[in-house]
Parts: sequence; structure tokens; C-alpha cells
Amino acid sequence: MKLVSLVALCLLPASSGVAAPVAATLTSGSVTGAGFPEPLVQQPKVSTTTKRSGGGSTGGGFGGTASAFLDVGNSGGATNVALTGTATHTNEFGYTAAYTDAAVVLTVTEAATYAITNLSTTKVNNVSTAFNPVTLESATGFINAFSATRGELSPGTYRLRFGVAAAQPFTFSFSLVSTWYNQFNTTGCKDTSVNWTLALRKPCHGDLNFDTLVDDADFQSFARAYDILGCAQPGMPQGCPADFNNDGVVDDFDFQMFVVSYNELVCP
Ligand SMILES: [Ca+2]
Ligand SMILES: [Ca+2]
Repeated sequence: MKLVSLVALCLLPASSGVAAPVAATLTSGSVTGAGFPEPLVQQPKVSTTTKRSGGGSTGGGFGGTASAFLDVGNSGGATNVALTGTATHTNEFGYTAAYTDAAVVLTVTEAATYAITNLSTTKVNNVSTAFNPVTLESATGFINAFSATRGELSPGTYRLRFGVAAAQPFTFSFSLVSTWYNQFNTTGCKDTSVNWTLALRKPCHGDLNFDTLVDDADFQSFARAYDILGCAQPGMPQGCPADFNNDGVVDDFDFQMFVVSYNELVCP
């Protein structure tokens, strides 16, 4: 039996709150360059202890360059862990790459929701192809994934590995970065560009569509989950994001938490 009427809510006017970012930093790790044949020009490994890492390059007569940069910044009310980089390789064989020599450790000191935006592409057989250049895994923290790109992080540490590579098709299998490139049914790619962002925000229980507002759209999502009730029931969204108190059901306790956020409207 449901104790609370879900139709008794009314939309309140927006407040002027500015979302505050999450305390997060890169605490260790390094990025290096690699290539085959042996790199003619290679930058040294770069540490991440100043919140930044840089990649290496190979070049000279083998026609390749690669770089990768990971940085932490704040914009739009989010703390953004952003990876950018490029790789080219024009020689008829070999490859050029920048990759994590030691996994970059991301330390998050408060609970956060995350959203991954990945615009990375490479050309496979001259066709621009999307791919994922990053693996994100927990070290001491816990990842509660709502979907492939959305979820929550507990306070703790997380490991990021990434690779940016280019090679001529069918000539070399670049094992150092194969984690990210074996998703293609080929050993070659070129004109690689990576653009990957992990946006961290303070948890906003009730914002089920991640638009930083808790409004009627979220209410409709919550009402559907409330009708399903059990997190393991068919039809419940992955990760059961409407189960705000993590007890396995979406019930009146969660609704009480939802109402608090709904009344605030704007996420903290
Ligand atoms: Ca929302
Ligand atoms: Ca619950």
C-alpha cells in the first residue's frame, strides 16, 4: 500500500543556486609515448601529480606523432576530468602511440555522480569510427553504474588507463594500446582524435535525467520506478537510480528524499 500520493506535488519557481564542483584530483600515474619502429623522437614520461599529464611522440622518418593529456577543471557546475589527444602515422608500416605507462589515479574525496561524454574517433579503413579510449575502474572507491555512461562514485580512488594510437592498416598489432583498439576487427587505424570527459557533480538524488534540475520529468521517472518497486524487477532502470537509500526497493522512504530535492528544484 502506498502511503503518499504521488500526484500532490507542484512545481516551484527556480532558485538561483550555482552548482559547486566536486573535490577530485589526479594523484599519481604517468603517460608515455611508444612507436614501432623505435621512436626517433620521444618526450619523457610526465607525472600527474600536478593534476596534469602529457604524452610522448614518435616521428622523424616514420611520420607519426601522438600525445595525450589528462586534466581536471571546473566548468558548468561540474568537475571535469578531461582526456584529449591525437595520433597520426603515415609510414607504410609501424605505429605511433601515447598511453598510460602507469595508471592515472583519480582521488575523489566526496561522493559524486558521474557522466561520461566520449567523442573520440579514429579512421578504420578510411571510415571515421567511434571508439572508447579509456578504462575507468575502482581502486578503493566504488562505482555504482546506472548505465554505460552514468552512475555514482563513492569517496576513494579510481584508476584511469587510456591509449591514443595510429597505424597503417593490417601491418602491425600495437599490443601496448590494444586494450582500446582491439574493438576494431583490424590492426590499423589513423587520424585518431580522443575527446573523453568524466563530469563529476555533487549527488542530486532525484535528478534522474541528469539535467541538474529535479522537476516533473524526474517525477515521471520516479513514479515509474515507484510502481515497479523492486530494484531487481523487470523494467527497473539499470543501477536502480531511484533507490536513493540503497535498500533495494523504490518506496516511500525514497519518495521522501525525492520531495526534498524536488522542493529545491536546482541541484546543489
Ligand atoms: Ca532532472
Ligand atoms: Ca529505497
